[in-house]
Amino acid sequence: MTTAQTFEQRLRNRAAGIGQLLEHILANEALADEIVRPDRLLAAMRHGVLNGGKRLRPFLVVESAAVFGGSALAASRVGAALECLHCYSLVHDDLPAMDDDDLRRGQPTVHIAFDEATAILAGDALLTLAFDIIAAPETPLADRDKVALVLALSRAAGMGGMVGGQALDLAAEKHQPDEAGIITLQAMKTGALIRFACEAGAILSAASVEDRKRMRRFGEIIGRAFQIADDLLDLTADPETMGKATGKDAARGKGTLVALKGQAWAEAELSRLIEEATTLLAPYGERAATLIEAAHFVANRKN
Ligand code: GRG
Repeated sequence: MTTAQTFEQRLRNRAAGIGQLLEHILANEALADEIVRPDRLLAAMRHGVLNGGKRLRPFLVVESAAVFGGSALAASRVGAALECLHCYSLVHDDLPAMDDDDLRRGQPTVHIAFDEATAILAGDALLTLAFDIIAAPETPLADRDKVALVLALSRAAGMGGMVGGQALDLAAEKHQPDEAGIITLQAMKTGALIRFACEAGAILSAASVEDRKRMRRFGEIIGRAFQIADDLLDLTADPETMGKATGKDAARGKGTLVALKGQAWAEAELSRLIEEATTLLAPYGERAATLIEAAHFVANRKN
């Protein structure tokens, strides 16, 4: 008799698979047209990536592609690319000039384990690698779909997405944004990559424009839920469970929606977002069951 896996088990299994792929991608051997992979740089990149993240973003890419019957290998590779980009953002976010953190995923941050210059370069190389992985011949997709993915990821990660969100976040330390300002900042800083994860599954499966739009909206909803849950955790969780410092938002007087509107509002908003996500994916029936579970997981996560 087979027993059904819990969502957490499935997430862990997928994380292990993505971990193996990342291990392969971050191997010593230089690829065609690379000259050498310098030992210390590669070690710092590996430290920033192969350190036990939840791999939620690759999970969303793979599960979104599964809804539309997309290639599992292509989805894993796009997920691995997105994870490299996410890890670059964490390595750079932890730097002294940004959040100045010593601990990430329960381990010393890259600039602590190595040095600041190496951490900057490791982040730079991980960002570049993300686009390499999508474009590489090993990713079994038509060139047209690769270009669409590269464009969508560029827009999600760049000045009008994650990096822009980080810039607004830095500015917010001097001038508190209002509610609309916080929503925009968070949709960019955290939401844009999660939105890409969900839309990417539809893009790589060559799904219809309507499906792509629906998945994009689903990504926006869970991106928002992810950030509200993150703000709640920053208030309530301990550093050991989180594997990083907590309470930093409050200490810096940082405006979050949770700080502005309170914990009861945040909990009600999370329930509303789950409901919206469930209604949105209803047309896909059972095929979207795992994504709906993912929405619950994101809203109720404990680390
Ligand atoms: C430095 C360019 C640049 C951007 C930084 C990602 C980011 C933008 C800042 C990180 C600050 C932060 C903690 C934001 C909250 C959302 C977030 C990205 C949490 C970490 O993601 P998880 O929970 O972490 O998926 P794991 O470790 O599981 O991958």
